[in-house]
Amino acid sequence: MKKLFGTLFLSSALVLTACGNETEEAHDEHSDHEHDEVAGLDVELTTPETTEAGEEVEFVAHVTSNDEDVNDADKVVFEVLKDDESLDHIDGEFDENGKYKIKYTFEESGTYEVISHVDANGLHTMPKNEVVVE
Ligand SMILES: [Cu+2]
Repeated sequence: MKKLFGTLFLSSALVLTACGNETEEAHDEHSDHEHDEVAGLDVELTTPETTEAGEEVEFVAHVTSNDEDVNDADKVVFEVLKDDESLDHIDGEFDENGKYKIKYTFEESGTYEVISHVDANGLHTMPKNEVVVE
């Protein structure tokens, strides 16, 4: 058993050495390729937790991919729901630094859900927040 462990350890050391021997150019190309392959999509949705009926509020979706702002998302749509019934679909307006916004006014009190549907990089992400309207 001890012998087997020693052999495995030696093998990984050899692999590491082989990787270090790659030419720098080839290595860079490889990294760029991998970066493209794993482009992710993250959306941070910011809405007020509470507001009042008739008051204008702002919804902001901050769209990022691998920690970089996405300023050319294919689609950002804010959906407002109440009791699982969809009330509104509104296109987000690009502001800056990966942020898409709309202004919205809730007409009646109640508990609502706001979803930001975002399409970018061939991916779809849709975080959801709750807004209580007094
Ligand atoms: Cu969606």
